[in-house]
Amino acid sequence: MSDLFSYYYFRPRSDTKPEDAAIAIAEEETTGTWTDLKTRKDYVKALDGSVEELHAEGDGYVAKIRYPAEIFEPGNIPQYLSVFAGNLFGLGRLDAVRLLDIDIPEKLACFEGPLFGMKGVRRLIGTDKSGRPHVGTIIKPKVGLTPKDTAEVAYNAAVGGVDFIKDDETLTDQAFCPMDERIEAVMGKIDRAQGETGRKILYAVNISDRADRIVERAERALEHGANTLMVDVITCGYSALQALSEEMKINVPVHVHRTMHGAMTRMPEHGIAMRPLARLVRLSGGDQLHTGTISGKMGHSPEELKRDNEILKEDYFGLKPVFPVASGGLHPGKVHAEISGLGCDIVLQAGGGIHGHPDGTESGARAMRQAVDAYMEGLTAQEYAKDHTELRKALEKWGVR
Ligand code: CAP
Ligand code: MG
Repeated sequence: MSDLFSYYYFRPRSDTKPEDAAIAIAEEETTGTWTDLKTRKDYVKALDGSVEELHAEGDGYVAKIRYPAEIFEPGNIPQYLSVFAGNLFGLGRLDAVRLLDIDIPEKLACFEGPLFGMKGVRRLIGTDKSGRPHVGTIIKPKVGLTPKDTAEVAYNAAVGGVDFIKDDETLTDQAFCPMDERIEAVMGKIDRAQGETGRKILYAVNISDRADRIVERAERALEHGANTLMVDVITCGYSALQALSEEMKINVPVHVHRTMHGAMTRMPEHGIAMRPLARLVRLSGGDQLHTGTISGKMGHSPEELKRDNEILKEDYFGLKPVFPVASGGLHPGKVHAEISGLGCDIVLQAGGGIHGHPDGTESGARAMRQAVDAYMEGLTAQEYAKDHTELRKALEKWGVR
């Protein structure tokens, strides 16, 4: 396969035949426009897109569109997106259109991908043998805490048993919590917690910033001791992620948040499914990626989610698998459902579900780990809670599911 293929669901406008709507996508994203052109040359034909397949599905149709590989500038993801996720979404002849997936040819998959990947992160934490799910938390409240208080929350989560702590997606380098000060305060507490527990704990500092500043911000974060970086990939852009993984030769994992994705991924008839976005994160070097939950607070399709997580792990141009992250409304009572639905190759992340525990963060972290341990021992959370107070109190407050 040498060309790039994209799969779209669409509903044509009432006056447009489905085949004409599919052709409109192929033309708009390659060499055509709304009318014939006097400037067209015969040799341009080599870059014409084409409709390879078209079939009715649900209330609309699914088309497989071929884009000649020569249209793409190898390695330039912004340009890739301008083709298969560009003007087509605005075409008046389509009442709705959703990019479902992309098949990229080897010669356009010219990326180094994740530096650590799921296996590398597991080796850092020491779960490469047990294969248990990782437990993560997000510092909450999501903004407003001082560096000192942020570090206190991180310490309590760390000693309580989390493997991973992250900034929230809206916390960067604000005056109330300067990044450099935050990193030094949090890493000081994590070093102490690692000494006390004998466990490795990752803290992902959110370095999301303008494209022309993010590499310098990453360098600053590493200089201040960060052991993991976080990027909001949709708001910063894939180029920011690519710059970190390919320009900097960083030696720490990159956690990828997907905030704003919901504007594209959520509607079943219009936008961009998470799957192509996830493929691009893997190509761009993300080690961990939020993909959604089975039972959490965000709207989602469990069937799509399971497949999305699979494509992060299956063989893909020899790139390292990416660690899927389930986050959003999770608490210890939901852990069993998440692992049952998504398997053990998952980072189970809870913010409110840890920091809202009746006995506070440390107990909330213990309760999350106990819920995971229960699953790994083949017990229900309720059974395990009989002799684990922290889990019992979490189930009393939030229930199961
Ligand atoms: C979760 C979270 C995450 C969402 C992102 C939040 O907090 O920190 O950003 O999970 O959603 O801000 O809501 P809670 P997704 O655990 O307190 O809900 O992972 O679907 O992109
Ligand atoms: Mg958040």
